[in-house]
Amino acid sequence: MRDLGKDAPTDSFVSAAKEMGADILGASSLMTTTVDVQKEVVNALRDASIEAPLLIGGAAVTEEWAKEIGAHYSSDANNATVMAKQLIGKGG
Ligand code: B12
Repeated sequence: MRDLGKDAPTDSFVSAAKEMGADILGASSLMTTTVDVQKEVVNALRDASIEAPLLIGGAAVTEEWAKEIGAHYSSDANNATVMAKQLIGKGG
């Protein structure tokens, strides 16, 4: 696992996913002013032909938003582990 830290630039998701051959990516947003970056990440991953799913969450994020931008949503950390396993095809 690699933690990209806070205020992670969109490109850092693409480069880390490529370097690691990531199975799944995650992005948190706690403020409504930062949720749009999640959409930019989805688009950047698509442009780079990275097929790993993006799981999003955080106080400012809703399931509807995840559906709108083509990402996956989990409301809490416990469920995130279950979803991550399902998304990478390892049960759960
Ligand atoms: C602690 C806190 C702070 C701390 C942060 C300390 C730190 N180093 O992290 C401090 C005091 C610095 C802070 C500052 C600010 N904050 Co603040 N803060 C919070 C608070 C109270 C808790 C956030 C938190 O850490 N929760 C603990 C974690 C474990 O819980 P969680 O975030 O809910 O995460 C869970 C799920 O959401 C989910 N999840 C979260 N991320 C992800 C990611 C993935 C991939 C997945 C699957 C799941 C997932 O799983 C977690 C565990 O179950 C929230 C209130 C809230 N309800 O969230 C406001 C909140 C996020 N803050 C808010 C605001 C406005 C600010 C400031 C802008 C205030 C200001 N005017 O300066 C600044 C912004 C600073 C910045 N640059 O980011 C608002 C945002 C409102 C909005 N609509 O955008 C909130 C929602 C409070 C509110 N209701 O108004 N804040």
